[in-house]
Amino acid sequence: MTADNSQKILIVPLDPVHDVGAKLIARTLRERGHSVTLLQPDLSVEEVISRARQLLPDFIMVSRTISYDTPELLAKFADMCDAAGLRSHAKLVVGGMSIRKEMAQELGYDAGFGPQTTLEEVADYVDGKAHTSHEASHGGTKPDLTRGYKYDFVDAEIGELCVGIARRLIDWASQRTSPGIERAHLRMKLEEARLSGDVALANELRGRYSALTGGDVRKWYESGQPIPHTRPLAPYEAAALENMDNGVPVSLVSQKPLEPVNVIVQYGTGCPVMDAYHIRLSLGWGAKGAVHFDPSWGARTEGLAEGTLSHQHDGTVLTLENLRLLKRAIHPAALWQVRAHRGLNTPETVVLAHLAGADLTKINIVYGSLGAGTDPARLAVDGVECLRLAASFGLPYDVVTNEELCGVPARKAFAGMLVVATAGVLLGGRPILQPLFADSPEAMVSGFTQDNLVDFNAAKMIALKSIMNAPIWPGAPVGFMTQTQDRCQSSTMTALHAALALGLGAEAVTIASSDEAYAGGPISAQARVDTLKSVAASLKFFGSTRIAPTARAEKMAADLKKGIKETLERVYERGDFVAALYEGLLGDREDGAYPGRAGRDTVTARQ
Ligand code: B12
Repeated sequence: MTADNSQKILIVPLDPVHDVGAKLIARTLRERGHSVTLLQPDLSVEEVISRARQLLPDFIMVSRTISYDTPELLAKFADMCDAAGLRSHAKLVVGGMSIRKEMAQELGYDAGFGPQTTLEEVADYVDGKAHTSHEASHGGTKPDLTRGYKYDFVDAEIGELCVGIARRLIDWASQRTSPGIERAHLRMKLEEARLSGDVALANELRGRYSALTGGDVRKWYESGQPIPHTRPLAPYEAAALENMDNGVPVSLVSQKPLEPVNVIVQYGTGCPVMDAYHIRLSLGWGAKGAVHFDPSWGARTEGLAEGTLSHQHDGTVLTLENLRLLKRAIHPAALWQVRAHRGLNTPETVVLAHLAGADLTKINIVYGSLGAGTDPARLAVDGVECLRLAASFGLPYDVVTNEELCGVPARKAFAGMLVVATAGVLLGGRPILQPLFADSPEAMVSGFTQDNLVDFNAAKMIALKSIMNAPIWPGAPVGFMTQTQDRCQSSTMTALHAALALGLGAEAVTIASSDEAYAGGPISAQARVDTLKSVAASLKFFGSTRIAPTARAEKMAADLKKGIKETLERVYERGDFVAALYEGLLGDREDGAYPGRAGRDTVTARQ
């Protein structure tokens, strides 16, 4: 070893032809200041030993691609290095496509590097540095999707309409309350009482809380009757979660292209333990965050249960205890979203998200009212409270437009999204616009996606950027309605939509697993990894190039913007946002939108 820490290295392709890996490693090590001798391929073991004896290197690094006879060849090589006395001086390292770390260890090599090893990894090993490439991808700091956005209107006319409608909505909601709002405030006080150890107060608050619940949740509070398809988590399951360290598992394959972008996954298998493993797996393969999906019945039942609960069907039960357990599975630098966007427990969900340490929530009055079965007046009053709570907790949220999946045209869905986002800004919050990147019913019927799936999605981004200075996080997942049950097709569609969205300036994308369209059972771990790998591959493919929409995208964007403005004008003229929801101005029966019934007539005047 020389004084400046430069190492003398012999690199040899022990292979008939394959030497590309060896050449790349030789170049990298030279760039780091080492003295490297690279031999040609197809030398005999004896010839290599003879060169090594002349050179007396600090490292002997061999490369092997072909898998035939590999262990025999490598064992012979290691033995001959021993016999020649080379190993007292040199470290023996093997790498290449046919190498596995375990095999190298068994054969007595000092280190082994398999396929997709990064060059930095090898150089760090030679330099004696611990390699932390994957951990570094999380950078130790959480991405802030809203940083740098001013939320001012680029389009002043649309801005004026949005502000006018949003102000009236806030005024209207401020005079009203609901059992959902009352429960949210009781829940805050209840958890405070528990924290301070005031058992009597906690019991009293819990009694008042349960009196405001309904259906199966009420039975659970009153008689302990289990909620259908749920069971308490077994002690061994809870222990598995509690003992889980929340470091990110290092991925087997470098997912470098995912490092600079925010790719978010969704989970909700029903089993918090399974979710925790899926989250960790996804973070290990380069995801930057995870979104919590709760059961659909949770949106239509007044009140949330307590305790750690497992659910047999889709969606993981929303309880503070479940969320707190799951929080343990989330790497501190990863984003975690708990959604509060559609049902009768939205304000309380924002409270739970805050108490459990979530980074984001999801709010939209319009989707829940027109596409998810909640009464518009109820969700409007609860939704405004959510916006207030989120602002007070400093929780950003996306404003989702899933009603597009019911058939509501984008112009109406976007008008609703912009009003809710504006109300959020007026209340001091940090909304994120969430257009769908999808082959929506409107797109199919109107032929917007007949030629390609790029233009209409691009038009949505162009239109929104020309209206408001706000972050965009297309959702959720990207490629909705384009994925089939075929996993290759599904991963490809996801990857291309993700590359398109990120290339068009989206702050983040949420991706499905490759069995998004598979309705035959739970989502598998492999399916989660499929799409993460595909997205990484597509990002590598496109790099700093961009998918170019056709001229039609600009025209679609202009039409979309015009449609948004016309919708907003109609809602403004109507003078009442909630009435506009019931009357179909933001999506009517013909569009496929039906004002929901859950929670009807539960809104009362605020005292
Ligand atoms: C390029 C290539 C060739 C070129 C080689 C050119 C050259 N000078 O290297 C040519 C066309 C000559 C060739 C020929 C053959 N090839 Co060829 N070839 C490939 C190919 C396409 C890419 C390999 C490559 O260079 N990858 C890029 C490098 C950078 O990756 P890498 O070597 O894995 O290196 C990385 C790591 O492994 C690690 N690493 C590598 N070495 C080392 C060393 C150390 C010390 C460390 C720390 C790390 C390390 O770091 C690198 C960076 O990540 C693969 C298939 C594929 N798509 O991968 C087939 C492949 C390797 N070839 C294969 C075969 C069989 C052959 C032939 C034998 C076919 C034949 N019967 O004719 C012939 C050889 C004929 C002969 N004369 O003996 C097979 C091997 C199958 C097996 N089970 O062994 C493959 C997998 C294709 C296949 N699926 O059939 N091939």
